[in-house]
Amino acid sequence: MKNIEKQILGLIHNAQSILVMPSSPPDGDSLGCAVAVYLALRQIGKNVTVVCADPVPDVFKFLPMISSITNEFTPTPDFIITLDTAGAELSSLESKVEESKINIILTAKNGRFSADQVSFSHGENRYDLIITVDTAALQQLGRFYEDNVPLFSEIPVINIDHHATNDQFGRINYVDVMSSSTAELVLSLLESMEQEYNQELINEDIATLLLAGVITDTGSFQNSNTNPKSFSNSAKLIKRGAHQQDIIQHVYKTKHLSTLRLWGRVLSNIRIEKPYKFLYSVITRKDLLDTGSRADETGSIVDELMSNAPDTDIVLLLKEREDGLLTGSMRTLTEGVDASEIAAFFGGGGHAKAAGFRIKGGTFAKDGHQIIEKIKQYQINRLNLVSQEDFEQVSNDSINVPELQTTEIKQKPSHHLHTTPSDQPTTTEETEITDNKISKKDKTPKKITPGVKYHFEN
Ligand SMILES: [Mn+2]
Repeated sequence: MKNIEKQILGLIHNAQSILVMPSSPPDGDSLGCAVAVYLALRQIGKNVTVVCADPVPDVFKFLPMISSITNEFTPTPDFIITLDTAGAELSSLESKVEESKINIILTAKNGRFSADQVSFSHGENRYDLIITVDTAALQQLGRFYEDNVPLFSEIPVINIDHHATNDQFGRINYVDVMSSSTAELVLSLLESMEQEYNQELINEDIATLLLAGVITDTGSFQNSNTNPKSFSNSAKLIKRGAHQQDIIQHVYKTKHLSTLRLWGRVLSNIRIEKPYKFLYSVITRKDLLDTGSRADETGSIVDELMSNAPDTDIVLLLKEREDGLLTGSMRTLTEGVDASEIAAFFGGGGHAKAAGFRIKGGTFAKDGHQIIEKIKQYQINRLNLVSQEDFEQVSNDSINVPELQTTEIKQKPSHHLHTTPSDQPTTTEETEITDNKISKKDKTPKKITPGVKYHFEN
C-alpha cells in the first residue's frame, strides 16, 4: 500500500460524515470517481453526501447509482441563540417574522430575562472530511466553493486528481499526472481500502463507474494519455464485473437528435486559420436555442475535430453556456504545443494535450477575438513566423482541410495576415457572430481585460 493511501485511509477512518465533490461541470471521470467513492465509503459505514454544482449530463445518466448525486446541500453549521434560564423560568417561546427580521419572543414565568442571559454560537460542521475528485482547483467546484469558502479550511480536504495544473489545495494531495484518469487513482485507493477493512468493496457498480472514468478520459484508449497501466487497470475492472459494453453503447453509440443538430452547428461554424495551423468553432446561445440542445451535449466533438483535422496543431471549441459562462476546450496532438500553457493565458489549465478555460459572463462577440488572436500569437512565436515571406511559405504548404463552413463564414484572405514581433495591437479583421450572422469589421484588437474572472475547464 502506498504511504499516501495509508494517510488518506487514516483520515477516512477518523471521519464520520464525508462530503464527496466532483469537479463541475462534471465529466465521465469526475462523476464515475465521485459515485464510486460514495459507494465504497457507505460500505465501510460512513455517512456520505456527494454533491455537484452542475447537473449530470444526459449521456452519463446510465451510470449505476448516479442519482445519489445531489445538487443541493447545507454545509454551514447552525447558528444557535442560547438563553440562560437560571434566573427566571421560561413559560413560552414564539417567533415572528417581520420583513427581514425574526423576533424570538421569550415569556418568563417569574422575573424577567435580560440581554446578558443571551449568548450566540455556531453548531458543529455537518461534515468532518471533504474528498474532491478530478478537481484541479477549488474554483472548479463552482458555487459550492464560492458560497462556502471557510469550510475548505475548517475541514480537512483530500484532493485526488491527475491534472498537471493541480493547485495542491488539500490537506492530502493524491495527485499523479502520469495517471490517464482520476479513476485509476481511486481504483488503487479502493484496493488499499479493501485490504485495510478486509472486505470486498469493488462491486460491479463501482467497477463500471471507474471504467467509465478510464474510457472517457482516454477517449476509449485512443488519446495519447493512454498508457500500459490504463489497460491493466481496465482489465482489473472488467474482472470485477464492469459493464464495458454499456459504457461504449451509451457514451459513444447513442446520440440525441438535438445533439446531432448541435454538432451540425459546430461543424458549420468551423473556421480554419491555415497559416497558424489552428482550427476553431463556436457554439452561441442562439445555436443552443435553435437546436433545442444544451451546452454539455457537445460531448466529445472537440476530440473528433482534433482527430479528423489533418495538419492542425490546435483545435479550440468556444461555448456560450446557458449559465453565462464562455468556456473554451482545447486539444492538440502536436509535440511542442502545450494546451495547458495556452489555457493559462485565460486563467485556465489542464493537460498538455487537452485543456480548457472558462470566462464568467463571457460571450463570443465580446471575448472571442482576443482569445483567437492570443492563440495565433502563440503559434507565431512557436512556428517562428517572423516575416511576411515565412507566413506565405507556411500558408502555401499549409493544411488542406475540407471546409465545412456555411457560405456566411469566409476564410480570412491571407493578405490580411500580419506578423508582429510581439503581441502589440495590430489592425486585423474581426469576425463577429451576432444573431447567427457573421459580420466582419476592421478593428484594433483589445487585450484581454484584467479583472475578468477566469476559471478552468477541460
Ligand atoms: Mn479526469
